[in-house]
Amino acid sequence: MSPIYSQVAAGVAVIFKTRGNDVQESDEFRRDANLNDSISILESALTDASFRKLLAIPNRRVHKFVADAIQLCKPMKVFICNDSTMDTEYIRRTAIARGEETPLANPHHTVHFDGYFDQARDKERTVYLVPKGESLGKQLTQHDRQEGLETVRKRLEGSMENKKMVVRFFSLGPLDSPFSIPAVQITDSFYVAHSEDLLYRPGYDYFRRMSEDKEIFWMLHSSGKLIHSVSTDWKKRGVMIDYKENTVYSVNTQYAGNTIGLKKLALRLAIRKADREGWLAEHMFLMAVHGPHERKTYFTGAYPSGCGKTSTSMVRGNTIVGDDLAYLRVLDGKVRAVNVERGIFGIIRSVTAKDDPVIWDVLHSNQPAIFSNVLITEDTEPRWLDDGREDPEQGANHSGGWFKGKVDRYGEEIPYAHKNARYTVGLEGLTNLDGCLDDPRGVEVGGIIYGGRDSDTWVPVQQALDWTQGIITMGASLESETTAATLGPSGVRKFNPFSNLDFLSIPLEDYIRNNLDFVNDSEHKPCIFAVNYFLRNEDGDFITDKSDKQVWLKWMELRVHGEVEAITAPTGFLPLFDDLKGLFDTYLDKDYTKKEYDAQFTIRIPEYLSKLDRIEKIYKESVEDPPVELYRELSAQRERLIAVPTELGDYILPDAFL
Ligand code: SPV
Ligand code: MN
Repeated sequence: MSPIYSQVAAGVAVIFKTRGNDVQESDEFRRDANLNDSISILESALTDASFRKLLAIPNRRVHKFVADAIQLCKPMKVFICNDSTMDTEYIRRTAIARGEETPLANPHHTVHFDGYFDQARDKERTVYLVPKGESLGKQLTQHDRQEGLETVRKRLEGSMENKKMVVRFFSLGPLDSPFSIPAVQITDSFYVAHSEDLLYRPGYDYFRRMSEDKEIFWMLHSSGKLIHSVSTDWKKRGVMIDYKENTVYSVNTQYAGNTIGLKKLALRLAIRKADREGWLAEHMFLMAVHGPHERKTYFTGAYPSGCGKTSTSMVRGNTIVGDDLAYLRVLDGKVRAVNVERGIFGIIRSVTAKDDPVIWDVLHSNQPAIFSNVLITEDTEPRWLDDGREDPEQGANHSGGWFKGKVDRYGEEIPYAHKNARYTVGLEGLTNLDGCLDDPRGVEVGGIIYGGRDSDTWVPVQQALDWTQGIITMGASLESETTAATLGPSGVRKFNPFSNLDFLSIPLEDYIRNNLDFVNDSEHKPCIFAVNYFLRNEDGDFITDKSDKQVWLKWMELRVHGEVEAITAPTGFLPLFDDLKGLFDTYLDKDYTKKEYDAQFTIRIPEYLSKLDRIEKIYKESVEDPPVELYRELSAQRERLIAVPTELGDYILPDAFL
């Protein structure tokens, strides 16, 4: 054993505890592993400098994970990143040198292109590795664990032969907090490693001082074979979640949603951990809505990808903590939440100077940013769809050289930028950043919002009658029309409970149970709300404005503090016209009319009943043993809707419930 190693390992007792049994086996395995083997592998594969950096982390499981990855992927070289400016700058420069990123006119900006068929999360090829005899229910894609491990190991075998492996350490959530989860990322993509620098809290020092028994998430990614810096074996791409070992493998893909281990890959592991420990790992923004007298009330919001989550968290006059992932825990009798991340990987389509001034300014500042799958003009400026400027005629995009009218191999016209083109930036440059981003105890949550892309049923905003009704008829009943954030057709209505279905790693019934029970030890339950920015009239036109979300947020803030009355409708509490009128006037300088209000807040009984039919059918067909509250709340909602006097008709104006 190397002298450095014996020094750090001496006296470190490995006692690894979890409440469930997910990771015990793996730990057993790593504890008993032949440590000399790991160290010999590391000594021969690493430079002295890298070896020293790795061994400064006194954790044998870390050493073993890196040694195993080296043996499997056979990298040409290994780089251990210690988060120093020198190391992170090296990562950025190497991403450019290798052609994974290209510098833009602004010296702080780069662009990255994913392969033409690798432009979004691949749900079909994201699978859970499930040991024989276990099942995660019918909603999740599962594969036999042994077979899956063999397949992914085969794909990873020698995948880094002519490449350099990067090893990075992060903390999910603020450092040294009840929320923090340490995570190790191994990747051969300097774009992935660079993106993580902007998006996550550096954790090398944290790994050096944390106890050896701390639960860790492990991520191993290889882009596989590259031609022109693009993964070519995308037909054999896959994301495999081995929850038994808290490990996620990603191979032959580059799109961030499939490769950035700390984002949606770690979320899947976090959902299991949260379920074991009685907290929530959510696909939610976290923001402070600013109320009267400088009061800040924190809200989380779960909306499926591409449904206004980031733009809500950035609404003018309020402050943002995070736009995508939140952990929620009850601490000292209060529901508190943190942003898992410290940056944004946001959809850039439709970002305009008028509608998104904060993001627009950041993207035109000296703050580091990575653009992905946008168009690059001859002047090396990035352009994206609906950016409020004249359409470009030519440039370079994810299809290579691009000119107006270019078609793909199926004869489909290629837009100048991809609909799911993105920007990656740190939060620190945002003028609307909330001061509590790094508070280790998080912020107290006043309200939880569920929102989907729903053209015909939900009103723009309503409050749940109580926690259970909100969790069941809003969270567990969330549906949304699909968007370009996942592969496959857009605009199809899909069941997406809690906007978290894509990331669930436990049976849906268990996840709902955990949501219902989560507040049991809390003195106050956050208020639950449902919003819908996509409601249309019979002609198919949207009947709310993009900017109206400002008013819905301010109304919710007042409701949390009981400062406005509401109408009790069969589906929830609706705003009163006069309150909204005042808020529209104050915050948007807009003359809100009764006609608009009536159209927006009409309760559409046939559509609500059809929704209940759909939701009940899904649960009956695919969820074995849902909590008793589920059918009880759905039936109660149905009864309330049916009880509305028939002479009022099918479409009921809100005032009818006064
Ligand atoms: C989403 O699609 O929900 C995102 C981007 O936030 S991804 O990283 O693809 O998940
Ligand atoms: Mn997301």
